[in-house]
Amino acid sequence: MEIGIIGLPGVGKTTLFNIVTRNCVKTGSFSASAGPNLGVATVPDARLAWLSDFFKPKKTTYATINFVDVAGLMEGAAKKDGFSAQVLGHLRAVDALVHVVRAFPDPAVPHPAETIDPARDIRTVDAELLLGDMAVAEARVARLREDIAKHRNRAQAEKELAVLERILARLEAEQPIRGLEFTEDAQRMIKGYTFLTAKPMIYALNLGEGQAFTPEMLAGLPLEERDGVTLVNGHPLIAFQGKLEEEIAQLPAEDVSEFLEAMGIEEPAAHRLIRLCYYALDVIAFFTVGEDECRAWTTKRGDTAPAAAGRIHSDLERGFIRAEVFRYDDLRRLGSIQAVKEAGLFRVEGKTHLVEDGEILNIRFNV
Ligand SMILES: Nc1nc2c(ncn2[C@@H]2O[C@H](COP(=O)(O)OP(=O)(O)O)[C@@H](O)[C@H]2O)c(=O)[nH]1
Ligand SMILES: [Mg+2]
Repeated sequence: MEIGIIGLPGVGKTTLFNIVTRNCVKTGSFSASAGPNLGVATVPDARLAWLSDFFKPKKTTYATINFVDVAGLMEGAAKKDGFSAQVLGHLRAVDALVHVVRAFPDPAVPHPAETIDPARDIRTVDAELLLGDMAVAEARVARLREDIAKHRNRAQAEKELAVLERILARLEAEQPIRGLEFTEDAQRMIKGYTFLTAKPMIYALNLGEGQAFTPEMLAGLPLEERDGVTLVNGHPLIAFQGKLEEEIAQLPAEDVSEFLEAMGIEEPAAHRLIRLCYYALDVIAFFTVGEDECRAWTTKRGDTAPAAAGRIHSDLERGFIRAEVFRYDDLRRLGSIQAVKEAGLFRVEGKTHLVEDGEILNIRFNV
């Protein structure tokens, strides 16, 4: 799972990258020219900590998410000569975008548009993403029309053209692709284009120290609450104090809670952001446990047991026989695997089992 951090220059992308990956990459104007930063974030999970305490394995392995901090998007980037090939190449591969938006006032950090206006910046960058996708779709439509005219692979080209024309109409209406429903066939056809507006996105609003989020900061944009998450334009929003959180991320673990309390911060931004990534990507965590290793894994919500097993190793998917399944909650509540079994909550499941968040799986396989 990989997340791309995007936004205008100087908004705090590299700062956020440092926060989630606990890196110390240099920020400021330096960070714009230096190539993309690649880092790994550990997914905090109190359940795995408990399991590790319970099973006392030799090794405890948390799930991870990769983050890519690419260079800033400039207004007009898509129009001029498209996003730079390097930026596009990195963004192509990501599963979701975190779009950093500046709310912090600081005369020492120049803003390309000179004033601080998060709603305007959201519109600017979202428009660049739309234009970038439009350029890709238009080029492809032109190619397909040519193919059809020259009777090259005509049947297939006509099918793909219908899909791309739908996409183009959507983009011309200034709507992102991600709201469209596609057949599986159509999904396969467009997968290779890796449209940016087809990816899930999170807005990360970078506040100044002591600055609180107010809806007025995003005046004019549709705001709503769902599942305890604030959505802007339908995308989850996280507001964080970048500079402060960057300091927190560098603290030794034992000092963090005291510092958070002193600053009136309930939970570090890194944790909140990673939770939002799970929400936006619609993925869940499951666990494997044992004497050697307790480990958290990530899989798509709705994945079958063999698909989830495939996240561990392709052999486990290919040779899947059955899964022994019980729930973290039940183990914690009942205190032992034996008690879970006695309560009838230890199940043997087949290939059609849909894995749920918090399940502990033991995969039986044969290759
Ligand atoms: N005052 C203040 N400065 C910040 C904050 N976040 C980032 N900065 C500063 O803004 C500048 C640009 O940040 P950086 O993360 O490099 O932005 P990027 O260009 O989007 O990667 C740096 O000098 C940061 O220290 C913040 O929350 N408050
Ligand atoms: Mg940067």
